[in-house]
Amino acid sequence: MRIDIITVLPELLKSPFEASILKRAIEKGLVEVHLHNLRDFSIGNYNQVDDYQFGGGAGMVLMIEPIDNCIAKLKSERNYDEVIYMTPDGDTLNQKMANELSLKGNLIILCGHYKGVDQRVRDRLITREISIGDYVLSGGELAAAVLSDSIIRLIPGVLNNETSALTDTFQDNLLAPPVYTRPSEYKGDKVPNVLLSGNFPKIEQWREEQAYERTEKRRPDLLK
Ligand code: 6GU
Repeated sequence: MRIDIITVLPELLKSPFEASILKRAIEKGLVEVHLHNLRDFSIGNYNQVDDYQFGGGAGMVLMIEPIDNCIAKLKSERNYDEVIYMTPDGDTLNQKMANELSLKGNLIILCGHYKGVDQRVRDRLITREISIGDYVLSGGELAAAVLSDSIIRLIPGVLNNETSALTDTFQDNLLAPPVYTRPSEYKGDKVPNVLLSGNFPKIEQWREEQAYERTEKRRPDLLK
């Protein structure tokens, strides 16, 4: 998989890909992540990428021409499965979307900023609009990092233990059950006996019950 991220703040998107699982996925060659500074596609003598909005109102809008030029250059080099725009008014990201996108080959992710992008970008160039939840961030960069992480960890070979994504919260629309590690007793609080029993069918049954109970209590909406 290859992910090309277009942003006015590439520095904000460096570190997420330089540590832990995402770093290892890149080192293993399972995914390539390329950051593109929209400023490199600016127009005029002032490195302009944004402008005042027609009709008046506070806040700058990212112009269509630099974005169109950047996307056209990328598309001249390879085919893309999706051109995603990160925006709080997009479809809310969930595990099903992450699963779907992890099966794609090449993705472009455009980060919105300020008041967003010229509507004609969205009409002409974008295939999918994604939000990461009902709250407002200063820009799409952190949302793009969240989306990328949710996708990349699902690519086969990225996680050490291939089964571990299968037991994640939200897989099968259930929250994950509680987990424990040593010591088996801490200040009087004991780990549930069943986990120390070595009876693996029984442990599996306990985990399923706990996952269901936790989901019923915390996220009953997932069970509908
Ligand atoms: Cl994708 N962008 C911004 N600016 N804020 C958000 C978001 C995206 N998703 C949730 N809040």
